[in-house]
Amino acid sequence: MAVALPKAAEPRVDRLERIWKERPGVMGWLTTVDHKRIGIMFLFTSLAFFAAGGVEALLIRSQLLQPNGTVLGPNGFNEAMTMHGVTMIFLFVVPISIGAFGNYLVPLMIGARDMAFPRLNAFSFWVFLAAGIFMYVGVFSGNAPTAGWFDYVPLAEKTYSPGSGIDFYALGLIFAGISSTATAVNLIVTIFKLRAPGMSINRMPLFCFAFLAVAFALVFALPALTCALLLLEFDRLLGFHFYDVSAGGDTILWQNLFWIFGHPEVYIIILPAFGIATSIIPTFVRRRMVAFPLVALAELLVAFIGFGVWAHHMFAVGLSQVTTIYFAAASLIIVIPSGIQLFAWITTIVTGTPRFKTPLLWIVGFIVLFIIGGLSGVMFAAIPFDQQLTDTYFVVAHFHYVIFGAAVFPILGGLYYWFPKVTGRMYHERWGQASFWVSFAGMNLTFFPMHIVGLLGMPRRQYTYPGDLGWTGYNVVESIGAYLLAAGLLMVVANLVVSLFRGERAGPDPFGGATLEWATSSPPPAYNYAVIPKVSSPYPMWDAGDRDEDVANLAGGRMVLEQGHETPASTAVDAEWDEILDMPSSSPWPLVLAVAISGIFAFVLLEQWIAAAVFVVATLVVLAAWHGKEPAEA
Ligand code: HEM
Ligand SMILES: [Cu+2]
Repeated sequence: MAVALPKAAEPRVDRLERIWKERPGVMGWLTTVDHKRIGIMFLFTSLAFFAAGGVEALLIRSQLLQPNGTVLGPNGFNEAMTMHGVTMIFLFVVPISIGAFGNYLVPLMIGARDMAFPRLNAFSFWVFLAAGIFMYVGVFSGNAPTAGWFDYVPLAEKTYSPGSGIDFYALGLIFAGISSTATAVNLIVTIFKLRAPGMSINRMPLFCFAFLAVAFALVFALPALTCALLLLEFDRLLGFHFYDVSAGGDTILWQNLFWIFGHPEVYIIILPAFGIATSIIPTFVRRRMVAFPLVALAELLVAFIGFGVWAHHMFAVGLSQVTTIYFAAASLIIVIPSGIQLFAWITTIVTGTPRFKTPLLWIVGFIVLFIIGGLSGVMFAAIPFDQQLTDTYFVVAHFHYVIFGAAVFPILGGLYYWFPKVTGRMYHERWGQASFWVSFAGMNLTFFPMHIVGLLGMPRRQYTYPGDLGWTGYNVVESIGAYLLAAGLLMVVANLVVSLFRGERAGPDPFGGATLEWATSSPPPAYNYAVIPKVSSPYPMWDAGDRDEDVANLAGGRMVLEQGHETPASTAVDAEWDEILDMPSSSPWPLVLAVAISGIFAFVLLEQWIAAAVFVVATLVVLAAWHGKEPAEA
């Protein structure tokens, strides 16, 4: 449903419609550089991978429902467990956060017409899709990796994993890393340079602070993973010895490199959820977040401190006492910025007038689950406790509370919250609440008993267990819980799919939101805003005067920028007007470049070096064309 516009503005809006019009049909999607369309493609692709990761999880739980299960054999189990972890982390939770939510909402929240680098943005999506397909070609061709999501050597070396499963894992993650890095760079430049004039850094929504922190964490963490994976492939494909102790290599090098990436990765996963929570809470409790500057700082600090704690994953490796004590202390410090946010969310809710609509319910659920997951996390900072329980189901319980509970719950709450904005339709409220309660019950039934069976000594990654160790009852409850959780998730999908076609029409701002995306129509037009919005606080929708000024500006032809594919650039801190950017429009090059790079990865995997070199040349040619004149629209 459209926003009411002054009559005098119609010719200008018509011109904007013409300038920003997307190509029709499939070609429109294959060549789009519109952040909203790219966000939607990221959304559906990452949800497809969520489904794949969910099927793998249900296979695992079906196998462990009973002692001596026969659903999966040892190798099949290792494949399902490994791909479950890899898929959920690299192909679902990170891409849906930065690729879907970040892409779709950040430009809207800062009052911009697109991301800073629209073609790079499209490229990041096509590479993500290609990397996901690459990894699942491995799965469906019987070459799934089996060494777990953190893939420790020497198990992952050629000696113990001779097939190409690990190569699909390693090359696939290097490939996917290109996409995440491109998205991260785009988010950083967009947030610093494309904010509407007047949105100085202290007026930027907390959602954007969270995504800024994520983007920086990605840029600094991914190189460690890429380096670890490259060294592994040098060992596997070219016979080097980086991790081969017998030839002077070092297996612990892998663990250090992997967790230098891996721990910041958990904050890369959870920070978008913090951002979603700080968007939903003010809207449904009708008040601004308490301690805004502290919460913004805490979001950045979580990402920063997260780079100094990685060896708490290695307390059982035999590091020196000084080292382990440092990492134990550093891991405890991280509780402070997390705690600041937790108390800010809770205080804002209890001092506001909460309306427990579906989006807020998911956020309240998130807070409860985050507390449970956070408390077990603190326990692991105690070295003796960790040395007793590392690699048991207590660990599996901990990270599912912090990943599923504290990352996926806000994502589902966010899907409900922004569904009206993206589709122009309302979801079914009572069905939404039911889907929350079923998922909340399923989540706790699945993962809480894992704490207990872990304390009873059940190791993780076991494909079966004997019936006389007292673990059976807990596993039965866990597996039933997993099916209930799956049912809750299917209720979410059913609600949104049915509402997409039958939901009540939604206006521009059905919930009375605080941030700018609610100032434009639902769904937003290709150019986002007919007039670049005026901003005087982090809650622009609650500054009625500024919204009136927008209408006056539009009628007067000020801040409309309808001479071309234009959006304003502003200074990084104070967001003073800087220049007008002429943005690229739809282009085939992002997709073509992703295809060329896929050829390199495919032929490296097949050790066809000449063919790989040909695709390197093709990639360079496409890059040159990318920087040339765009081909005329057909
Ligand atoms: C849909 C509900 C889910 C269920 C029922 C589930 C169940 C499980 C189980 C039983 C394991 C342990 C496997 C073992 O150690 O043998 C596991 C491992 C894991 N899960 Fe989940 N999970 C779910 C969702 C998720 C989500 C949403 C994420 C992340 C976004 C995730 C990430 C992981 C990771 C990283 C591992 C470790 C795999 C490894 O040891 O290499 N899971 N999951
Ligand atoms: Cu960690």
